[in-house]
Amino acid sequence: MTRLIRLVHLVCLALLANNVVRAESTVQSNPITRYYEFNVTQQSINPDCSDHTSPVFLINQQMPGPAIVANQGDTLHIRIRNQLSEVPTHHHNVAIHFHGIRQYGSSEADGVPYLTQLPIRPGEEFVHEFRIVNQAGTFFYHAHVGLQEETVFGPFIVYESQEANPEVLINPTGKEIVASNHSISRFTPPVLRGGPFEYDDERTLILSEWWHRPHLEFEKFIMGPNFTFLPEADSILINGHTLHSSRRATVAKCGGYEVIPVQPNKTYRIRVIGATTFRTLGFGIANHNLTIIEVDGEMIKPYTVSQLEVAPGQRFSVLLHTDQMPEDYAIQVVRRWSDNVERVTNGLAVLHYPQLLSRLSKTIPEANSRGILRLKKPVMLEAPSIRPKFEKAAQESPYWIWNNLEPFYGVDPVVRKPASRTIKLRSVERRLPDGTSRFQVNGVAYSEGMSSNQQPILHGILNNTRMLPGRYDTSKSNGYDPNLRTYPLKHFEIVDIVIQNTHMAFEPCRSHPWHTHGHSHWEIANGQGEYDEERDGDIRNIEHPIQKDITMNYPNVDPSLFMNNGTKVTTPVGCGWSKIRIVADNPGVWAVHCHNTPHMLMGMMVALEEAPELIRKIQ
Ligand SMILES: *[C@@H]1O[C@H](CO)[C@@H](O)[C@H](O)[C@H]1NC(C)=O
Ligand SMILES: *[C@@H]1O[C@H](CO)[C@@H](O)[C@H](O)[C@H]1NC(C)=O
Ligand SMILES: *[C@@H]1O[C@H](CO)[C@@H](O)[C@H](O)[C@H]1NC(C)=O
Ligand SMILES: *[C@@H]1O[C@H](CO)[C@@H](O)[C@H](O)[C@H]1NC(C)=O
Ligand SMILES: *[C@@H]1O[C@H](CO)[C@@H](O)[C@H](O)[C@H]1NC(C)=O
Ligand SMILES: *[C@@H]1O[C@H](CO)[C@@H](O)[C@H](O)[C@H]1NC(C)=O
Ligand SMILES: *[C@@H]1O[C@H](CO)[C@@H](O)[C@H](O)[C@H]1NC(C)=O
Ligand SMILES: [Cu+2]
Repeated sequence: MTRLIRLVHLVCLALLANNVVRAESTVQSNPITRYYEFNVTQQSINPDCSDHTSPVFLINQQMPGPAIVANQGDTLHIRIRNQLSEVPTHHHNVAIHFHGIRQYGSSEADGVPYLTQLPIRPGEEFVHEFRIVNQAGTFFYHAHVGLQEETVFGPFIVYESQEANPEVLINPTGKEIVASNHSISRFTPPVLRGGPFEYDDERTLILSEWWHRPHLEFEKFIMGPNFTFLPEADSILINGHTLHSSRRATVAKCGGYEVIPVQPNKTYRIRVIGATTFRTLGFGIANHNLTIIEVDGEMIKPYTVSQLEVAPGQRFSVLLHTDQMPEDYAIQVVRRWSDNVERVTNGLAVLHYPQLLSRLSKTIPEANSRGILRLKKPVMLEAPSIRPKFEKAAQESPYWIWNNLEPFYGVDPVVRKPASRTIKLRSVERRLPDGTSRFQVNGVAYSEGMSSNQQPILHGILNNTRMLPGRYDTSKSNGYDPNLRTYPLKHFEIVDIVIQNTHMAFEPCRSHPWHTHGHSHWEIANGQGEYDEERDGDIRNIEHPIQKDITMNYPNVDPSLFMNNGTKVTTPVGCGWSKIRIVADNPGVWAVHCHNTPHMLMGMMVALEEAPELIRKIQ
């Protein structure tokens, strides 16, 4: 939930006083349809109060974009309007993906250009309609074209029931609401319940990166012949802002650091969303431990840490107890898996206990141009001096605490079954003859539209113009169909995918957060060096696999592979692998890719073509 909505309902509470009847919070809400309207426009922003302003794409002129909020079982109706100007290049086309939403039976709403839809051209619109089936938790949405997601993203929160939903909507019609209709009254129930957990309230923190270099120019650099390495972001933003340099925080209209107001002696569910394009971050809040209770939409047995590792695309819910002295505490991020790069970042926000809030400003509601009530907030230009402590780079180790986490409701028995087959996706970074760099997966660097002659694969399936899989023997090509240029799956197959990381000997091995569309997956094994089916096929070294939609492929170098028989190896060697399992229970066309977006653009992506004959039958 965004700060804005939070403040709006604080205001409503204040204005409506105590004489309003609370909605029946113990009753499961009836599923409803929620309508959203996202207008994509170009605007210049300066979110880190630097001397640099860049033209970027925004949703409804906001960054982060408006929060999508729904209950499990609801239907979403999201209209995306591309209101950018027409340009001769494709660079003003847009498409929005709802990250972590499984889209059961609604592959066409997944938002991946040329797999599930055409990109939306300037002046056009596209409506995503889908039901949220059997999942709840913390999600987000982001652009799935180029590097647009740098600024086109926002939270997507799904409550498992009305008891977890802090915004009890009093809806006169009882059927349909416009979710952004602020004339609907909102209340905060006294206690919220998410799964087995109780908490007083919740807050959302969405982490992103900000480059002073314009995103189109940056994209050309990444894809072009002069690419060397990915430059650090100039700032890490928390809920869309920070200060580039605290010594120069004198920019007019500087929004300052994000302020997260809390009450003392309470328990908060803090939702942390890794909407970064590129970097994996350490996340901490000074003097406060964080108890993990949710990962990527799955409830976890409570596990307490002092910091999180947040890879691009990952989400966590943590419980935080406000048991410290009333003060300002820094919420901070640092780089992880950074090779030799400086680890500290300027990504800061403020956990703000109330004494200071009342000292700094009178909280007077004011209406903005659209009539939405806002609280005047204190603008904080100085970061709190109480900072979290972070691990040193040398203490970082592959797999972080992943093997200690356990699903709250038990491990799904499907992880103990034999797999129908194993697909190995081996990624290799190559410098091509034209000077460009590409990541090839099993020899193929994915590029938009390559599988379907610039037509969405799903359209070809739906209108019977695409060949069905099965004509080619894919057993020798790790499941890849060179004719369809996808990885076809049969309905209800249990498919293990080995994500194989490689590097050239003596060059760095990088981390890659892999994401599965249309499915959550279980990571069931991982290991060092190169995966060998015969030797490693039976390894199951993760005791309690949890269901998530991002798995970090960690660098895990096998030094013995550097030298082969005394000669220096000049071909890419394996430097760590992860085996993830999906059940092919969702016919559709699904992207599987590295969520480090520059890597994805450089080719680190494949398409699963799952039971297409069933999609066709439905029509
Ligand atoms: C989006 O643009 C349309 C057409 O200009 C306008 O009617 C509508 O109010 C806009 N919606 C938002 C949320 O800005
Ligand atoms: C907003 O809600 C009010 C009251 O519930 C209703 O009368 C009005 O029609 C709604 N507006 C829209 C645009 O749906
Ligand atoms: C690459 O760099 C060279 C040398 O600086 C320059 O001449 C060329 O225009 C650059 N190419 C692109 C595509 O930017
Ligand atoms: C928080 O609770 C503790 C123990 O119940 C109490 O001593 C303390 O005064 C409370 N602090 C605040 C700020 O209410
Ligand atoms: C955080 O947890 C550690 C380990 O359980 C404990 O030693 C420490 O006191 C806790 N810190 C706070 C601020 O609660
Ligand atoms: C089927 O869909 C493809 C892809 O959108 C399109 O090019 C083609 O014209 C369509 N064919 C028919 C017969 O509708
Ligand atoms: C070294 O290479 C030779 C020829 O390829 C091979 O016969 C021999 O077994 C290798 N020795 C080791 C220790 O791998
Ligand atoms: Cu990657």
